[in-house]
Amino acid sequence: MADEKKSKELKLADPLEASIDPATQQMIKRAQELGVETVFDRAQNMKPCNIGVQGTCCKNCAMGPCRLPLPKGGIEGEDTRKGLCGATANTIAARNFSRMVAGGAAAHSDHGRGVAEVFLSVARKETDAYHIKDYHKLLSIAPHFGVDITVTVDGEVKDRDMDEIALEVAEKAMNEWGKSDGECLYLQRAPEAMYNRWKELGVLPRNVDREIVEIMHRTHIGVDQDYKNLIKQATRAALADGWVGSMIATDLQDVMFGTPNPVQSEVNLGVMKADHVNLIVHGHEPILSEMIVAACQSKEMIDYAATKGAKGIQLSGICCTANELAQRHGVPIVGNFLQQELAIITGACDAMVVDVQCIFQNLANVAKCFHTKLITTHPIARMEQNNVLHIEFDEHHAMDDAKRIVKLAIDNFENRKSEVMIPSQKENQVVGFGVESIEYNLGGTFRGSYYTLNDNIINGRIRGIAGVVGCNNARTKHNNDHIAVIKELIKNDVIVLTTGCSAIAAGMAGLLTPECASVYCGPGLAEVCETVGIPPVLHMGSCVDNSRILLAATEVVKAGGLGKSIKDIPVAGSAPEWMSEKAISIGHYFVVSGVYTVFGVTLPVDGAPVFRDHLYNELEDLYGGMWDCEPDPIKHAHKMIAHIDKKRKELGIDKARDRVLMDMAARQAIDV
Ligand code: XCC
Ligand code: SF4
Repeated sequence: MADEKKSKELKLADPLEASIDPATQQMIKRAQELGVETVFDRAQNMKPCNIGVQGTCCKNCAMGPCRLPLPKGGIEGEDTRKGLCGATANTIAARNFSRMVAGGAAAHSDHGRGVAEVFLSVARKETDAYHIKDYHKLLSIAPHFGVDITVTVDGEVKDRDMDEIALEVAEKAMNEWGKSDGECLYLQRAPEAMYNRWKELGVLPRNVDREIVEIMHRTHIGVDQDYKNLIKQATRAALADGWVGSMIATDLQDVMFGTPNPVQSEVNLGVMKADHVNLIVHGHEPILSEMIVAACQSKEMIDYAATKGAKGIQLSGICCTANELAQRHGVPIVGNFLQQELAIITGACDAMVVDVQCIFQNLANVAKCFHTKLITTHPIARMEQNNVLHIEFDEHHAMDDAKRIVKLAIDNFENRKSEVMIPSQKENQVVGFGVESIEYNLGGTFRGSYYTLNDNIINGRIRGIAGVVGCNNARTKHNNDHIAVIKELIKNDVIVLTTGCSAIAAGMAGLLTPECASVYCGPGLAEVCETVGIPPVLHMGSCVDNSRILLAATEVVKAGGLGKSIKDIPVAGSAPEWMSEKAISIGHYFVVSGVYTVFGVTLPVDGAPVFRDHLYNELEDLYGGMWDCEPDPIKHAHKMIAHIDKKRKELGIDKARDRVLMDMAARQAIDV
């Protein structure tokens, strides 16, 4: 522990200022007592670079880095700032922004490709670890790939062989990453008006990989020097993320692991159990963690755990892997992005298994202070520290790999050294609202449809829909902005769809239960939630599952009465505590899908006001959606509500809401 005790020289975070969550506060304090440094402390000791934060530092060639901060007091007259090559602040900020989109789209899409590859080996019957679990979903997506689900034999239409359908879907899906002509097939799932607009503007992605590569080419020194043209390419790549790479990931995961249905689960550090083997999966891909779920449930492993004196195996998750397992199996969620180190600091984490994305390299340093085995599993994501084990996971011997990992955790149970301290806090939550289950919940078996939702939007009980998603960021108080934004929205009758770490934050604050509706919602939304029995905040899964939000919005358009495109419906998006490049890609595909999208913290565009204006204003004329940034969570929510009201007015349904509210007031007056 000696090397790790350097935190004495560091300024320490104030736990009460660092998070709104008592369990997190308690564990930050615990870490400080033990002399184990965490991200919360590091944030006190390193300030963000004030030029990078403006988006105007260019290091795209070795004549730089060229730094173009905005002068204090802004710029009057001509903006003469330029890099050595002459690149303007707009060009530099737009290049940086586009590269963030490329990074984010690459991460989601590569995940999607991995899922498609596993699905291909299922379809080819090369693996017996994975199967098709949801044939209905397979049949529902096949036509979007242009795959027939029926055959005509002697003039008679018959169901086509499932194996044939699966194989053709798998091949067509794989092709979306690298085909040589045409455009991505899934784009036609978007509302027709929106698809046509994309076509008109020339932004339909051709294939996923190409759009990402083209960003890297265009942002190389001396290529694209027009911020509008750069953003056009960022748009292609972002659409390739949301409507293609991420959407295929979601769909094929549903086909193999099951389409989520609402399920009860628990969330927060208190889900760990002192007398159990605690195995934590962290990262993004359910490919590995699905196998670990199965291994943990096997009699062989449970019996083995008993021989080591453990009462059982407690599997839990962090980040989006957690969301994937929670929505399909009810596996408890230990925490979100900023809690990853804290889970080890409990002293009760026997093994943490990671795959890709959002994994702190510092986990290895923290693990060194405890008995925890930290295991990397993906060939593209390894760690340099020597205490990290690497067990490469392969779908062809998936179950063996999973059992090996679970066994390592069990064997490590008896090695716990320091005193175990698991916070008591945990909340109940209902997770797993897919597009399909929302339809079912709103309409029941016979009238499953989005009409009910539209009716309630039109009659004003529900004011609008918000997607609140994204990460935590150590530059803001952990979970504070997620919860403040969400509470303000539901108080104002806006129903919230959530994914990622935001969804986990909502769960920790008790907002993912139907019962919370009567406590936190405005009267209209509370009434709907109580009637239907749903929470006012719907957990829709992981970050690739933001594609579910796009499709839910599409269903709303299709159900009628609220316009022809997503840009017409009263909807707004938000990422109050974003930090990752993936969030920028997600934000951008929401914007160009017609959604007004507000980010918290900061956006790296302030150093280039003309470029910023393009994102914040000009994009609205092109796509109907636009970017915004508002760090104050209450103002943030009210900007979204103002946009929702603007859309209600454009649809001519603003008066309906006045009436509903008047009815409520009148009713209350009578009650008194
Ligand atoms: Fe990562 Fe998806 Fe962000 Fe959470 S929300 S910090 S990206 S795990 Ni997507
Ligand atoms: Fe500077 Fe231009 Fe090189 Fe960027 S590309 S570092 S602005 S010279």
